[in-house]
Parts: sequence; structure tokens; C-alpha cells
Amino acid sequence: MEKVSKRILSGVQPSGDLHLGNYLGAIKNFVSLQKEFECFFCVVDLHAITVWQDPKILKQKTREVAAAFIASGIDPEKNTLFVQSQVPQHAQLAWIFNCVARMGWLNRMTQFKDKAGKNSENVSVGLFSYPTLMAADILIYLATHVPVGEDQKQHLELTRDIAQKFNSDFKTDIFPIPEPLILGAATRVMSLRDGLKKMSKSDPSDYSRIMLSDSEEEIQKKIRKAKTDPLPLPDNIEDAKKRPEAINLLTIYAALNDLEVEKAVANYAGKEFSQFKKDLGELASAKLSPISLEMNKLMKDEKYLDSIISNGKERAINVAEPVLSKIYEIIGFFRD
Ligand code: AQP
Repeated sequence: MEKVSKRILSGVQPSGDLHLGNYLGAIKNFVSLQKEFECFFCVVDLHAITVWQDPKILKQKTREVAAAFIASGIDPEKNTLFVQSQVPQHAQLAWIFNCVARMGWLNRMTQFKDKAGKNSENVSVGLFSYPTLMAADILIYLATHVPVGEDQKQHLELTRDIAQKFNSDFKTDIFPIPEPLILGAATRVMSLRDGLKKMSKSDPSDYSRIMLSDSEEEIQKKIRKAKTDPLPLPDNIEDAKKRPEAINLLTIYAALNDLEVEKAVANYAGKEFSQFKKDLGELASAKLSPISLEMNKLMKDEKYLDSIISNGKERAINVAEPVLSKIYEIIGFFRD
């Protein structure tokens, strides 16, 4: 199999409205990485159904993620942009990885524990085995690098363990050991209502997150209403880190402005939150509203979006199929 040295795979679930965490932790980084890497970006609908998705809106949400990729600046000609369920090799390799990964490895996954909570007997088996599908998403393209937010780091470590175990069990070097790319100031954007909780699509409160579809007014209002403590802004990074809501907003400001967090802290040292929130609201709406406008425009052109997705499917299968075929041969599956 031909070795590649700079190939990226990353995905976003169509499980709700995309938010600032998805943008700063993932999509914004995809945009800069496309210059340097051969990139595969997918809408991971197989992952989304690990929890209930309304069939009437799943297709719409799938198009929305594809539109967000393009509206944020990902070039669909240069990169392969596709929908996971259209490339069956992901699920086929995931089954093999279910037989490679050990129960003990999956039992350690904190995202499963967080998502299942006290309900672990009643959640889907898919939610538990989610990381083996993620490993298959990455390794079916022999991807060498994976840009993700901090929350996916543990899953990526599991992917590396699976690649290593497969290579060692079958005495092969087919799989690269992929590196995480956790980039930018905001690798873990927190809820606007609780600085200790991740900003997430599934949070019941709309005020906990800024969505890519929010209007300028909505963005500014959400930031105005964001929870803060009663003190003025901190004047050094150590103090800022002890104040979850303050460090979260300062980190968002830094990431949107491509600054170091220390610089954002220095700019607002000792100032009142009212002025900072006004500036942050204006900054966020200036950065996000062009994306939102472009997304709305793309969503009206289903024909164009669907043609991009269909082209991406073909390109993805052209890479994934020979890899799967080689893996079947390595395992000793019957081939005619
Ligand atoms: N809060 C976040 N901060 C930084 N990065 C984040 N990502 C998600 N939330 C944050 C990154 O976005 C990419 C796509 O994530 P996903 O949609 O596939 O799944 P998720 O991590 O489970 O996102 P959510 O919003 O929390 O979804 P729900 O509520 O449905 O579980 C990933 O690279 C992720 O790291």
C-alpha cells in the first residue's frame, strides 16, 4: 500500500445546531490545514444515530454541516467532503476493530461515561462502541493526522492503540499511528451558562451556546447574558484560570482574534465585564455572521450541495475500497 505522510480525516456530527465550540475546536482549524494536508472531511451521521435522531430532520442537519464546512472556507474541490453513511467501508472496518479493541479499553472512555450517565444499561450499544467507528473513520483513509477538540483526545489515543494492535497481531505496518492536531486557543469551549461544562449541541439551554445559525443580535445577546463572576476581569493568566467563566470568554475572544490568551488577558486586565462583553459580542458577530449568511445561501441551493456530497462520496470510496480490500486479505477473509 502506498504510504502517505500528510493526510487528514476529521468529522462533525449532524446531531444538532453547530456551535462556536465546533467552529473554534474543529472547523476553523480545518480551514487552515487544507493548505498543507490532503484532507477528508465528513459529516458523521453514523455517529449521530448513537443517540436518537429524528429521521425528518437528519437529512437537513447533514446538509447543514456540509454547508458549514464550505461556508467556513473549506474548498470542496480541493478537499474530499462527504457523508459517512455513504461510504460503507467505515462500518465494515469498524466491525473488524470491534474485534481488535478490548473491552477494558472502551470501558475507560470518559465520553461514554459522561453521555450515558446513570443510564448506562439503557443507552445504545453504538454509543459504547462509538470510538471503534471513529478509529475506522480515520484508518480507512490511512490518515496520519486528526484535527479535533480536546474532548476527542482520548478517542484518538484509542485509535492509536487499535492501529498498533492490528499491525502487531497481523505482522503488518498497514496502519499509520495517527497524530492528534489540537490547535488554536480554544480547544475546549465551555458553556456560556456554566464554565465547567463543555459547550455542546445537546445542552437543553440555547443560551449555553452560540450557534453558527444565530443572528448578530442573538450572538450579542447571548454574550451579554453569559454567566460571569462579580469581579472585574483578571489581570494575569494564573488568576484567569481560577475563574472558569472569565477564562472561557477570554479564550473565545483570543481564538476569534487569532491571539494568545495571555494577550487577551492583558488587553482587558482589571476592566469591567460590561465593556469586554460588548467587544466580544461585536467580534463574534463580525466573525460568525458571514459564515451564517453563506450557510443560509448554500442551504437554499440543495442541488449544488448534493452534487458536492455525491462527488465526495466517489472520491472517498476510491481511497477507502482498496484499503479495505488489503485489510481483508491480511485478515485472511475469503476472496474470489
Ligand atoms: N465545546 C467544544 N470545544 C472545542 N471543540 C469542540 N468540539 C465539540 N464541542 C467542542 C469539536 O467539534 C468537532 C465535532 O464534534 P461532534 O459534533 O462530532 O461531536 P461532539 O464533540 O460530541 O460535539 P457536541 O456539540 O458536544 O455534540 P453532542 O452534544 O451531540 O454530543 C470535534 O472535533 C470536537 O472535538
